[in-house]
Amino acid sequence: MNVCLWLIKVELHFYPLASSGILCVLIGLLVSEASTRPGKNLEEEVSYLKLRLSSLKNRYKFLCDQYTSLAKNYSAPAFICTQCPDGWFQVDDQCFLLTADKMDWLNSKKNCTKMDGHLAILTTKEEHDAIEKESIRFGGFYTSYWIGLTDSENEGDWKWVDKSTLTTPFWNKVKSEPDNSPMAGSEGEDCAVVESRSQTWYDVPCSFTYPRICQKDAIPLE
Ligand SMILES: [Ca+2]
Ligand SMILES: [Ca+2]
Repeated sequence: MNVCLWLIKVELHFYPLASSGILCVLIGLLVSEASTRPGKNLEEEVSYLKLRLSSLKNRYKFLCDQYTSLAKNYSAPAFICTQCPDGWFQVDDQCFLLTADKMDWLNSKKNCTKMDGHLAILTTKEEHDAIEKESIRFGGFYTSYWIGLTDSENEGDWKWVDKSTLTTPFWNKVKSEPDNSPMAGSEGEDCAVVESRSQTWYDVPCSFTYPRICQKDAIPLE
């Protein structure tokens, strides 16, 4: 979880921005300190960072509580503090998971559902930007991931996995996608991937295998 982002979101409302920056710098220094301390083995470093992370999470919760309490008196905009499970990253109130393993589209859809989520429904540029950053960090520079978009019921009628209609497309127009390429034969191209670097979509055969992006709601912080 991005602790710096949490702190910035919460502290922005009450403290000069500099305080968030200072905290993030401190986190950076802690990480750097832990990784360069002479004589420390990896196990000790991990345990030290876990302790610090736990402490920062408590600090985040404290600031959230403080915000909620003060916001009531000053008509401040509502802000619900949320968190994602470990390994998922957060964009606004949504959690996303990039996988390394590959499956066809249908099994990818089932796998996300098993984790109480769904294949990703990407509707904003902000989500694409976040996915690009995370995918480069996670899997390298150039990767395509399944998203929850298909026209398998009616050719050309693209629907998200929650049955909603596609309203904000990010197809790769340079490559004339979606093209339901004749090269795919009778199967056609009825499922969509996001190519992480260009943040654009391609339609491809659903039987192809790709890693996937699962999505679910962030959990309100208790
Ligand atoms: Ca198609
Ligand atoms: Ca295509």
